[in-house]
Amino acid sequence: MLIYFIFLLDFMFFSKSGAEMTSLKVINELPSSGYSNLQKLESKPDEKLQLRMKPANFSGPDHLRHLAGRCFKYQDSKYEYVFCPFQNITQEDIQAYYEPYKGILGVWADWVIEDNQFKKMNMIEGSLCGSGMHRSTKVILHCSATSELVSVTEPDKCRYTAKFETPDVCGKNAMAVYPRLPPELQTRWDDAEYDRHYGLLTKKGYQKELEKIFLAAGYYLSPEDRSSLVYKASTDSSKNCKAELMEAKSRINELEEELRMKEEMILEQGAGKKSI
Ligand code: MAN
Repeated sequence: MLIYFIFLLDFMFFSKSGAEMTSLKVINELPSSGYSNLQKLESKPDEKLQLRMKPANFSGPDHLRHLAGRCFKYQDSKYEYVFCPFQNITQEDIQAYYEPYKGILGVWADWVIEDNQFKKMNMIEGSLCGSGMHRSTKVILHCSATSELVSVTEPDKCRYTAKFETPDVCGKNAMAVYPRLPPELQTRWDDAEYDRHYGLLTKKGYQKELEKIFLAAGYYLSPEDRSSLVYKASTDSSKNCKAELMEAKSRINELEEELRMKEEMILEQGAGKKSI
């Protein structure tokens, strides 16, 4: 943020009984003109962030629900990151002095499942990066005594990897997928396993069937669901714009009414003086 400091140093020296005292006066003021957008720069940074996608519904192991609604911060030398599980992850430049970057690194979408385990959280459709590409983040979950965001890296431009530690993922079954599936999907998985074992299904075919099972369970987001969440966010924001416009119009009406009344009062007072 752009802040202008005018430091006025007012040194006063006293040499009473050998002691030297210095009083330092600091005036912290904004220039009075020429910076009409200072108001904007001083407004809450979050107002700049507009979600491009509505977060998907909660999915995954039920005991992780308590993480929804909580947020975790991590700072490196350049950025502060805020990870809100099942919501979004943001990045704010805390180093740059002039117009620091603040953006969304991803919105909660779905899981990365590997070896029958919920391994990573997929955060997608973040702020725009270059032309047409949106930032996205994979949050890897690790077992630890406390819940903490411990690192965020950017292996490829605008593709981030975050590491989140939590006791919720400790233990062999804490993040296992199979036991959490409804019985009909477990049977489908059993059948796929059988077919693969007896060569009735290729490895690729088996992977495809698992993908379908995870989609049916709601652990993977379908392309249609993804588009509809993006669409919902855009219609929400246009609703916000309309509401703001209506509010502004009604404020204009109020101010016009006030102006009219004041004009009338002035005219009446003028007329009164003349008649005296
Ligand atoms: C910002 C940050 C960086 C990113 C660049 C891309 O500075 O989001 O992480 O690499 O934009 O231009």
